[in-house]
Formats: sequence, structure tokens, C-alpha cells
Amino acid sequence: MNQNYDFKSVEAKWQNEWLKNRVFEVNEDTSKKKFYCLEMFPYPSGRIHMGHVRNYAIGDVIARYKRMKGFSVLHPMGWDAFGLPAENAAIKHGVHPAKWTYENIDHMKSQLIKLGLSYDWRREVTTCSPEYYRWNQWIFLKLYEKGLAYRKSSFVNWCPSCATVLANEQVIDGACWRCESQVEQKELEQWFLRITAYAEELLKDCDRLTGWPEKVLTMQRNWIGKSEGVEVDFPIDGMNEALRIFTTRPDTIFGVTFMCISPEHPLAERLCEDREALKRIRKLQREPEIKEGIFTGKYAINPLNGEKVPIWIANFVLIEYGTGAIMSVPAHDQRDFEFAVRYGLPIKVVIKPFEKDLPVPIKEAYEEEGVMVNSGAFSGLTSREGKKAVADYIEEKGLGKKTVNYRLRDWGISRQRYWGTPIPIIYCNHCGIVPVPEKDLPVILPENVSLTGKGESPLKYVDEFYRTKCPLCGGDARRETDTMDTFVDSSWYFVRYCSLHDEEAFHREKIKYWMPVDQYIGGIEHAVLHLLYARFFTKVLRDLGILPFDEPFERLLTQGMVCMESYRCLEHDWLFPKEVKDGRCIHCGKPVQTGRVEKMSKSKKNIVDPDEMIETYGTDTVRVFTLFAAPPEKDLEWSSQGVEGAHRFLKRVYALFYKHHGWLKNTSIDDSEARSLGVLSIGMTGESNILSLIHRTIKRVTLDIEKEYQFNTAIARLMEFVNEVYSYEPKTDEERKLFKFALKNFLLLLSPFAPHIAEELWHEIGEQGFILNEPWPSYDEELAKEQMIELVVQINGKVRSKIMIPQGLSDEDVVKIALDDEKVKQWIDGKEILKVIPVKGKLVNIVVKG
Ligand code: ANZ
Ligand code: ZN
Repeated sequence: MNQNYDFKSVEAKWQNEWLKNRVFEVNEDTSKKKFYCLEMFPYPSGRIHMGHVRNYAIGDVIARYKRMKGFSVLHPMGWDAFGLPAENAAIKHGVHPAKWTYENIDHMKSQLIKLGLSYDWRREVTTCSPEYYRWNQWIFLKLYEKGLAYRKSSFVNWCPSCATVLANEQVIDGACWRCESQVEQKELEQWFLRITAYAEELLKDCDRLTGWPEKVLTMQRNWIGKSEGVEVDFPIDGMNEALRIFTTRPDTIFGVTFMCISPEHPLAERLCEDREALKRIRKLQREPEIKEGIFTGKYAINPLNGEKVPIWIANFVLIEYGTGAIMSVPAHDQRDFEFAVRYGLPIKVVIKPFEKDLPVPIKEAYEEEGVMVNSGAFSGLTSREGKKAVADYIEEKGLGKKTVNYRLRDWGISRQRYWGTPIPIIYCNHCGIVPVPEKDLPVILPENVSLTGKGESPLKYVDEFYRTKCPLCGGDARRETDTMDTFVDSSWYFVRYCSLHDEEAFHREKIKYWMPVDQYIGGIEHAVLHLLYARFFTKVLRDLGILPFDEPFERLLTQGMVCMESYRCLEHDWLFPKEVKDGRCIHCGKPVQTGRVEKMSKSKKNIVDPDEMIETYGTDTVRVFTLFAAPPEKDLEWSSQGVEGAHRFLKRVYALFYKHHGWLKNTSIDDSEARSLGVLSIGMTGESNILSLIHRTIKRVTLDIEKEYQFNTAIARLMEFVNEVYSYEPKTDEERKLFKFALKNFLLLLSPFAPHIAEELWHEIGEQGFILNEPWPSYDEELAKEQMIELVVQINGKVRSKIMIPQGLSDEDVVKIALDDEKVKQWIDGKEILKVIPVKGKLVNIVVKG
């Protein structure tokens, strides 16, 4: 055995062995229960960053643990390989997006292999390959057949800087989610997927997703945004026409003082003569800060009280929501209130608070519940009763009907981009829109294009692609030149992993065995977009008879961010951590300013490069650090001391085994022998029994993993174990046997976290086969019981309390327990503590003033 922990050769050796022996390749094994562990696949941007490392390390621990627990584990990886950055790189550096993408994939794959991740690479999915995207196209055709894919002209969110359409979900506070430019409105013919057809089911099934974080479910529910209300027809004065509005507050209908319609409303042009004004309002749509309107000169009649109210066109009324028209009740809706104040429109109170009166005039809208007033026969009802009573009345009299509305919009998937899946549609002058016949799939993305990055899709200028023949009449026709939103690619990739490349994409048997994903792991930034689309596609594929279930992801873990403080020099701006030495800039020697701890980002240079870390400390250290520094769902603060600490721990593990390797190799012991020896209570120190120590450790580590994947505390248990046995010297044969038993089990527990060193030491102590194929150790409740000892607490030399505590706690924990003790508190409360001295985990001396 090598005396030093040579992590480089150890890690390279086992990565090689694993690949050579194809240990991560998995096939359907009906004798075992399956477990599908999936991490969100990365965009091949060029290099792995620490966020990836954390995401995949978490997944790898789960996969390895489940494997040892006897599951047949599917753990695949792939590339979300279409997208804008490849095109931007092409424009900037003159490389073809395909070349750029595939080179990045090569490099990143080698990085993932160096992380020791247990992927079955035979299943690698690359979304930009025709053999993958042909199925995007196939799904699109199926959606088209079912009327779930359709084309319409509409205003779209347009990012002028990316020169492309953005989905509503990709617009954050009016800005592009990628480049943060101000988003504009532009009218285009677009393809849409009818996700709204599944709105109710997507909402309802949120209740079933008990393995998802509540936060994510709330975001999904809000995004779908179901609201129940009524549609009411307001006749337009002097026209044979009614204005239909949607409201969730029929109880306020007697307070209507004006109406507002969207500038896109079909009646807008007929009601408003001033075309210029209308144009101006249109431009201001989706600018939540601004409230602009124009009076049409026309009036509507409130069907409940016959009052005539003016009709306005307002920028804040959305065409896609409800009916695109609203009844405005300024007294009870703040937005209407501000509009009324701005344009001097009347405000009429019809809901009074239960306890008090509203000021006259009111200073803001009263939006709470209350009692109806000035509301004819309905006055006196509570607003809650009124909602129902007025809605019933409206239905009875045929003035309107109760309806449900969803915030969710259909998903616009057309992108004026090159690097994406071609939409399999042909336009023929005679036959109109013609879907590409299934047998002609895939529609291959041509390689020879010139990219400008602006405006229309570059495919328009590739004649061989653009000009084609109509599959129906054989006449001249054109292909659709837009490509699909890349979120289509990631909406079903988890299904593709179930079968191998030379097999069909939707292999029923294999899908039935592997799906759904048991554990999905990824960033919270995908809480609405990706996860909602994937749920939608799952339901669509179910309805096509392909998937025999309703939801793709049983459990979801959203890991926290990897954060770090940033450094800035007056002279040299942001600095990488390695450009700072002793608080000074290494370039100019000026003191640096330290910024707050925040997500690692290139712009602030508060990043550490995984490759460098692996080079210096090894993969196992990087894994242990990221897993130990915080529970998976919490943010993690990168610290070089922390990395050093993780590295020291592994070195200590290595040294411990090195110290004993001489006899370990030739000593063997199994479970039952260990038990019979264990009752002899051979101890290290006389109080702790090594057999119960290892059982306790197995129990704690297992429970920590089982309960919410608390890997940080699990690793802490392993560290405690090493501390306890580090200086133990077994003397007799029996003591040696028991110690070997403990150490062997320790390695099993360590192996999901630090697989390389565990594998190495496993062989060094004379065990056969790969440790990763060993079963996870089990524990005995009786043996795992905590051994309690009495902790004595002295205050100023007098014994003041005796507390029973588990043995083997750290000094820090013991002090905490002592200070929290009720009896102790009585003696120290309000006094200044001068000193606290823990002694061997059994005694705490507290010295207080006075
Ligand atoms: C009258 C009223 C009185 C309203 C009141 C609210 C408060 P949710 O809950 O999100 O569904 N609304 C309806 N369609 C709209 C559109 N296309 N653009 C902008 N606003 C629209 O919101 C429903 C409420 O939002 C509706 O109820 C309507 O205003 C407004 F004291 O009608 B309410
Ligand atoms: Zn035709």
C-alpha cells in the first residue's frame, strides 16, 4: 500500500476500471426494483461549473446509494444541445454551431467522467442530433393531428438583442431572461402548442406531487392561475352589440363606473376612430408601470342597474385573458382606482368594511371583503354571499354565465433561429399548410447556412432547404423556416434514456420498466418553465398511448446555489479569487473590497474552476466538500478552508487504513461472527464498544440519507467515526477482527460520497469485487442504541446539574447542551460568562462573574 494518499493515480485508476468493466451500464432486471435517478441535463456551454458539480454529485450519491440498496438504477446523462449560445459563438468566432457544440460536449463529458459520476453513457442523449430531434418532429406532427399544435398570428414578445421571440415565461419583469434587454411586442405568424387544454389537469395533479417542494408547486399553481368568475354581457348603447367582460367580483357590479377593453379587442377599431391613439396604446401593452387610456365616445349599459358607463381602451387590459374586456370598479380595484383618478372618472363605493366606514372620498381602493351597499336588492349581503347571489342572478336572467379562466397561455414554440429543430411543416400555394409525412422524418437541419443573428430565420436563405415539393400535390412549396423552442427538446428527453440508441425512442416495455423518474434533481430556475412543459408532454404522450402514467417526476429536489464572496480592486475591477492574496490585488497590491456572498457568476469572477480544484485536491475531496458544506436544497458557500477540511478528512481516512493495512488484509470477519464477538464488549476506551459504534454510524448515515438526503450530517457522522477510532490500537485477534468489521462497513458508508478512495481502500484491505456492487450495510437497532453517559455541569466549581447525554459528542455539542440546560440557566442568566471549559465530554466547567 502506498504510504501517501495519491488521489491522482487512485482516481484515474478507478475511473478506468469502472469504464473498462462497464459497471454503470444497466439493463432492465425484473428481479429487482428499479430506481430512475435523473439530474437535469446541461447546456453544453463549454465547461462544467461548480453548480453542475453540485447537482451531479447529489445525484450520484443517490444513484450509488440506491444501487447498494439493491435497486436496478438508471442514471443517465445527456446534452441540451440546441440553443442560442452556439449561434452567437458561431457569429463571433466563425465556427459552425455544430462543431462548437460537439467540441464542448467532448470536453464536458471528459470532465464528468473525471468526477467519477456513475452514468450509463450508452444512453447519452444529444438533442441536436437528427436521431433525437426527429422525435421532436414526430411529437409535433401528432400534436398537429390532434389539433394541439396550431398556427396563428399574434403579438409576441420580441427581444431586439437576441433577435428572437420569447415565451411569456422567458420574459421577466419586461426583460429578456437571457440578456435582460427590454422586450418589445411584434406581430408574427407563430406555431403554438395547446398546453391550455391540459390546464385543469396540470393544476389538479399538483396535489399528487407529494415528493415535490411546496415552493415549486405553489409557483406552478400560480402560473396556471385558475380563477373562477362570471362573464357578463354589457349592451353597447346605440349598437346592436354587447361587450362581454370577465370578472371575479360580481359582488361589485353595482360599483361599475366605466368599462375598459384591450387595444387588441375586436371591437377596438370600430369603437375608436383615433387610429394614432390606438397605435400608441398598443405599444404600451405589457408595461405594467404605465396606465394609459382613450375614451371611445361610446357607452355600455350595466345590465343590473341600467346605468350608462363610458367605454375606454386601456393598455393594461390583456387581450389573451378572460374576454379581453373588463368592467371597472375603481372603489374596489386599485388599478381601476388609479385609472379613474388619472382621468377624473367617478368612484362609487359598493362594499363597506364590516367594522368601520371608508373615508370620503376614499384614498385607495378597498379590495377586502365586506358588506354590500348601494347595490339594490343585494345590499346587506356580505361580499362572499353576494358573489354567489349576483352570479346566480346573472345566469338566471341570461345576462351571462359562470366561467373559469386560466392565466396559463398556449406555448409559442416558433423561433427565428438556426440552431434548433426544424418545424416539420410545408406551405403549398394550392394545399396550404401541409405536415411533413412521418416517413420523411427527420427534416434535417442543413449545415450550410450563413448566420447573422438578426431577424428572420437563416433557413430562409438556404434554397435546398427552403424550396421543396408539396407532399400532397407535388407542386412547388416552401418549408417552414422557424425552428422549435429548445424547451421542446427537454420536455421528453427523460423518456429517450429508457431505450438504447439503436432501439425505438418509445420502447413500451422499457418505458414501463423505468418510468417515471423516481428522483429528479435540478435548479429552482426551472420551477415553472421546464417542469411544466415536461408535465404537459407527459400527459400528451400518455394520451397518445405511449406513456402509461400521468406524471414524469415522482420526487423533485431543487438544489441550492453555489455561492461565494466577490473581490474588487479599484484598479483592476472584479478579481478571481486566485488574484487576491492577503486581501490585496496581486497585480497592483492595492487592498481589495470584499463583496457579499452571492451566486457564483462569471461577471463578478467569484468562481472557482472545478478542473483546478480536482487537480489540486482530487475529485473525492471536491465531492465531499460540496456535499458536506450544506444540505442539498440550501445555498452553499464556497470556502477554501472547507475544501482543505474535506481534503484533510480523506487524508486522515487514508492514514487510518495505512496504519493498519498490514494486518487488515489478512483478517476476515462476517456479520454473525462480529455479533458473537461484539457481546464480549471489547472496547476502545472501555466505555464505547466498537461494534455498537459502527452500528450507530450505519444507522445515522442511513437515516440521514433516507430522510431528505441530508448528506451533510451523514458525512459529519463519518468524520465522527474516524475521530473516535483514529488512535485505537486493537491488541488481540478478536479486537482486530471487530475493528476490521467496523472499518469495512465504514468504507461502504463512505463509498457513495467519495467513491474512488473507498474503492481503493476496499481492495487494500483484501476485499474482492467493486465496492459499488456491495450491498448497503444494515444495522441492528439494539446495537445501534445510543450509549448514554452522565454530563456533570459545574458553575464556579459547584456541581449545579447532571444531564444524561449520548456519548461521543463533540466538545462543542456538549457545551451547547450544558448552556441550554434549565437548571444551569437559572445560575447563569443575566451573568457574564467568563469561561466555559469542557472536559472529555463528561464535565463542563462554567465560570461566571460575581
Ligand atoms: C371587476 C372587478 C372588481 C375586478 C374588483 C376585480 C376587483 P384574476 O383573479 O387574476 O382572474 N380582468 C379580467 N380580465 C382582464 C384582462 N383581460 N386584463 C386585465 N384585467 C382583467 O383577475 C380577474 C380580475 O381581473 C377581473 O375581475 C377583472 O377585474 C380583471 F373590485 O372585474 B375584476
Ligand atoms: Zn400542395
